[in-house]
Amino acid sequence: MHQPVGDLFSDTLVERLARTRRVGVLTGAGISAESGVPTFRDEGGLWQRFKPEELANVKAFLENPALVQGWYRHRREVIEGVDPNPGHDALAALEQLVTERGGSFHLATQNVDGLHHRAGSESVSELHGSLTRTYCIDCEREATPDEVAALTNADDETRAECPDCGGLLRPDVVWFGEQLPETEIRAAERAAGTADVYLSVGTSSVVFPAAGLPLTAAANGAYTAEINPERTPLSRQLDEHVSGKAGDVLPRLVERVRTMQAETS
Ligand code: BJW
Repeated sequence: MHQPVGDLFSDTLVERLARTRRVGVLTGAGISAESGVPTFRDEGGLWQRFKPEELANVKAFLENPALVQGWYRHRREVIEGVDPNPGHDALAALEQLVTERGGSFHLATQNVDGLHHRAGSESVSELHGSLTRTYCIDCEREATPDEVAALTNADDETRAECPDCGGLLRPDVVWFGEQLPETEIRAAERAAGTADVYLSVGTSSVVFPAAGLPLTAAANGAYTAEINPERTPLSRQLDEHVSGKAGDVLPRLVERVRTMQAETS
C-alpha cells in the first residue's frame, strides 16, 4: 500500500489521475453527508432509526406501504432542501479535466439523491435508482412529481395509490433482493474493468454488487484508492486509503491534478 506523504493522499494518486486515460469512481452515501443527507450505517444514519429489513425490501413495502412511502417522502423533502457540496463539485471538475485531455471518465453512484447530476457530472450510473421517480407496481405508469406530492401529503396512515389503476406507488429505487438496472450496472462494470485509476468514495463497501466494483478495477490492474474517514472491509485490498471527508479531500486532490495536468500539457 502506498503511504501518503505530506498530504492526505500520495503523489502516485495525483500522477495517475493527471496522466492516465480512463478514470472510474464509485460513490456512496458518505459523499452526500456534508450536504446534510444522512448516511445509512453511520451513527445517526438512516438505518439507526429505521431497520433496513423494515423499509428496504419489497415484502416490507407490501406489508406496510404507508410507512415505507412516508419514509421516502421524508427523504425526498430532505433532498429538496440540500445542495451538492465541494466533494460532488470536485468530481464534476475531475470529469472535465479527464475528458478535456481525451480520456474517459465514469461515475457510478449508489446514491438516489441526484446530487452528482446537480453538480454537473455527466457520465453517471445511478446503480440504486432515483428518489425523483415513482411508479405504480401494477400498471407501471410513472407518477408525476405533483401527483406524488399530492398523494403522499396525507398523514402517514394513508397509502399512495396510482391515479389510473389504484395500484401501490413505489419509489424507483433498488431494494435488497432486487436486480440493479441493467444498463447502469453494465456501464459501471465496464468502467471498473477498464479503468487505469479507480476511486471509491464514501461507501461502507458492504452492499453488493456495487462493493465489488473497486475489486474488479483492482483485479484488472487499476490503481485503486478509497476516500473515507473510516476504514472499510475493502481498505486492505486497495492501493491507498485516504482518511478524510470527501468534501475536504476531493477538492484538494482535484486541484493537485489540475496543476500537474497544466504543467505537463
Ligand atoms: C464519509 C463521510 C464523508 C461518512 N466523506 N465518507 C454478494 C455477497 C453478499 C450478499 C450479496 C451479494 N450480492 C448480492 C447480495 C445481496 C444484497 C447485499 O449486498 N447484501 C449485503 C448487505 C450482505 N444485494 C442486493 O440485494 C442487491 N441486488 C442484487 O444483488 O441483485 C441480484 C441478486 C438478487 C437476489 C439474490 C442475489 C442476487 C441490491 C442492493 C440494493 C441496496 N439498496 C439500498 C437502498 C436503496 C434505496 C434507498 O436509498 O432507499 O441502497 S440499501 C443502502 O445501502 C442503499 C445504499 O446505496 C447502500 C450502500 O450504502 P452506502 O452508500 O455504502 O452507505 P453507508 O451508510 O453504509 O456508508 C457510508 C460511508 O460513508 C461510511 O463508510 C462512512 O464512514 C462514510 N462517510 N461521512 C466520505 N464526509
